Amino acid sequence: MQVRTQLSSLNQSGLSRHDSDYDHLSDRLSSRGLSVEDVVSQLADFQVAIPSWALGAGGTRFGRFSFYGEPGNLEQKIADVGILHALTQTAGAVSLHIPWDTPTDYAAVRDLAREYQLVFDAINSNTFQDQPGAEHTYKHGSLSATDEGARQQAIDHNLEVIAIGEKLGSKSLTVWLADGTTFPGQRNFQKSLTQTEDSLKQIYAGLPSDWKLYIEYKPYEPNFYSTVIQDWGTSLMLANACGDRAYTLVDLGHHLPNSNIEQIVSTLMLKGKLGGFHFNDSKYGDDDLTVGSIKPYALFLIFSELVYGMRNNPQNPDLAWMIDASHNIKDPLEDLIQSLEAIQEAYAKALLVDQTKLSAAQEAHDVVLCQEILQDAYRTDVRPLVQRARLNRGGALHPLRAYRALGVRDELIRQRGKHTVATGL
Ligand code: AOS
Ligand code: ZN
Ligand code: ZN
Ligand code: ZN
Repeated sequence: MQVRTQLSSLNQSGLSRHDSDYDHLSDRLSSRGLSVEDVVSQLADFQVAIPSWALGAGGTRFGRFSFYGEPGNLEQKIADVGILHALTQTAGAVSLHIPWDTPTDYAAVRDLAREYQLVFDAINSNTFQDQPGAEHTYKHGSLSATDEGARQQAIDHNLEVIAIGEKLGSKSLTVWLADGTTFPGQRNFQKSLTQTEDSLKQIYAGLPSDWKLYIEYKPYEPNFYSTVIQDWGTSLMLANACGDRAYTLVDLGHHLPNSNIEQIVSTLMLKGKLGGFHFNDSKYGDDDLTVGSIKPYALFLIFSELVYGMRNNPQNPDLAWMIDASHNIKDPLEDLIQSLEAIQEAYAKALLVDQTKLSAAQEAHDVVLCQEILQDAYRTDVRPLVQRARLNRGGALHPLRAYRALGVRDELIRQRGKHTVATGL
């Protein structure tokens, strides 16, 4: 679908309203000494990877309802991300999952991505499902398995994923393990952790010198008693054991209720060990809901720490940003547009925090002022800034409205049919 070319006429009707909103906000922010152009250009540069598995309707363990017109292969997934990027100008990368997305024709896949101005971000391995024809089962673990054959198979799979990623231009591997136990006493914690560390070191040894390894943690699910890499501390410990190019990956949904994620982010950046980020939102657990739909203030606080870290922690590398979401009742593309908007808004608000004033208020123990400074930024309606960043790159003034006005889903259903099932979770 040629979305981009149709945007300028669609944008037209809202432009004068946008200009006056932008000028008004820009006046107010400039009078505080803020460079609005800088904020807008930082927003325009901020790109988030879309995971290939978020483009179809997911499901729960009780069922799955198709949203129709879902992508049935890698090429169609890339095309979907292309549509998202054309509208939002924020989704300039795609994150693949092997074996769900193993390409057959690499050159064609690379060309297609280039055509949509997309790059391949972190590539994901899968040792949480048995693949058809696999010699060993992951039923009792993968990188932590006591069964040497299963463990070796999982290590080899990760090495193969790296080789696939290399052919596409990826520069990082994300490892998320389902390994753990469902009942007390089921396995020895120390042995599981030791095996996992050993396996990760073997994978790390096969990592090209310009690649990074991201180790994702999660407290529970699919195992409900213990997970081998349960928290950021365990992930950090493993990353340190592997080496300089191994990092912790934070997924917002992978924390026990009320965890202080902003503090975790801050600590990891101080240590130069925050590598990647999975955005989503949750009420109870790993709900994978639309970013910003449940706890927008927490998201803003997390972004404030990220911005602080990006400015003050040169020891931490650039982060790999990704949305990790699942859609049970919404059109996946609409949901992703909402998530991208929420990410940009939270980032914009965090960029407005007056760090100098905040630091002075902290020194003076002026607790009330500290809160005022944060909330002043949070309460600002930053949407004109986000819109301007998008317009400057040729995106849609209102991506969701444009998506609907262009009838994107109907067109996809026309092309792909109604009864489609996307590979993935
Ligand atoms: C699983 O809960 C993790 O969030 C993973 O990052 C991801 O969802 C999975 O690798 C997709 O299969
Ligand atoms: Zn994740
Ligand atoms: Zn998850
Ligand atoms: Zn999740």
